[in-house]
Amino acid sequence: MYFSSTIYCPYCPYSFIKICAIVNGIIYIVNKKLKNIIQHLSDGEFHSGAQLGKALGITRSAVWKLIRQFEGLDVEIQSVVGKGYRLPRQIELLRAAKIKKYIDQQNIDILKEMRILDEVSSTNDYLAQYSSCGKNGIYVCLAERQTGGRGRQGRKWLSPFGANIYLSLLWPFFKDAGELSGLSLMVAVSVIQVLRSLGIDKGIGLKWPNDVVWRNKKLAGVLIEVFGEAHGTCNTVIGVGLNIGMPKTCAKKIDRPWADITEITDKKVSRNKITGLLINQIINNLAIFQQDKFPAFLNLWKKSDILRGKKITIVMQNKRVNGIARGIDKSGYFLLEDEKGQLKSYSAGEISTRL
Ligand code: BT5
Repeated sequence: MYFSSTIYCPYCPYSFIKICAIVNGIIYIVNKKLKNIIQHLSDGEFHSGAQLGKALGITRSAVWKLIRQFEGLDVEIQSVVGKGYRLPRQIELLRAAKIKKYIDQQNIDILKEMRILDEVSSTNDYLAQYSSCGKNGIYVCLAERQTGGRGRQGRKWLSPFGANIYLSLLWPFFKDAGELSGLSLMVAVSVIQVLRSLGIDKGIGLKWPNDVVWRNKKLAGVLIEVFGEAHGTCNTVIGVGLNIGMPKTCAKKIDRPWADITEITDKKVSRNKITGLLINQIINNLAIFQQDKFPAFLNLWKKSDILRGKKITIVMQNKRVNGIARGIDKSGYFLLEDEKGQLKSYSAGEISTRL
């Protein structure tokens, strides 16, 4: 297994060339000094410009210039004359060794690589490049920040620096893509299992097809992309975004109600721990899914399904259908009893649900 926290060209992953450029619209910036400052401030205490400059081997004015960049990264910073700088919301940077502590050895052994990037357009795009480069095996990509984080159907996923979890996993399936129905639901179930293992349970639920919610506010989302289907095999890139501590500056940047772990619990939840647990749970569940497909997770879904029995509207590209949610079938298709009392099933592709 290969761990890295630097940035390499995703178009030639074998060459390990460090880049600092815009490649096909994807911006890769290596800014080690900025990350070092955040690391120093991550204790939540005040540090003067002189102290930071000394620790980093740069001048006070260079420190000030770096701190000014925080705004663009949505990193909140408090600056008090005579005291220095402080992060009002502590940032726990991702560390491979800390994440690894929560992944079972057998799962570490099957991971070919876990890459931690400071910044990337989208962790899903990064691993999609691996797939198109012909890489075989299981890979994980994590980022402190995504500049072009994606949801389904071209929607955006807000991904400020050091705040949340942006995780993608490349997983090859020896199956046709058609046999993967329910995969995104299984991944959403994995998120719930991890939250429960941390004692975060109350008000948490699943909203078909891919939302983990708290009191009906979106806490996490799943994006599955399938590549290179041929002769009964395909590569999947499984993306998960989970909000841990969204900066206040982002509050109005999301057009739907959202939640983060900080709002839900007073407990301090380690970002590295939750990331490790999530990777571990998803890999364990993928091994089950490979054998038994979605029915193995049907009961877990049912327990957390927040739509079941509720009046809802299904929104498709050109039409809306009202009815009562009747749960899901064993393929993970959504069941809606329409106003005429007829039960119809819907696949996740192009639709979303509104309570
Ligand atoms: C999703 O799409 O829920 C899938 C999100 C997957 C994100 C991960 S992060 C790692 C990997 N790399 C990527 O580029 N993506 C994956 P969807 O159901 O289409 O929901 C998108 C909608 O959620 C947006 O239109 C907003 O309304 C809302 N939204 C955006 N950012 C959000 C956030 N951080 N938290 C909660 N809601 C958000």
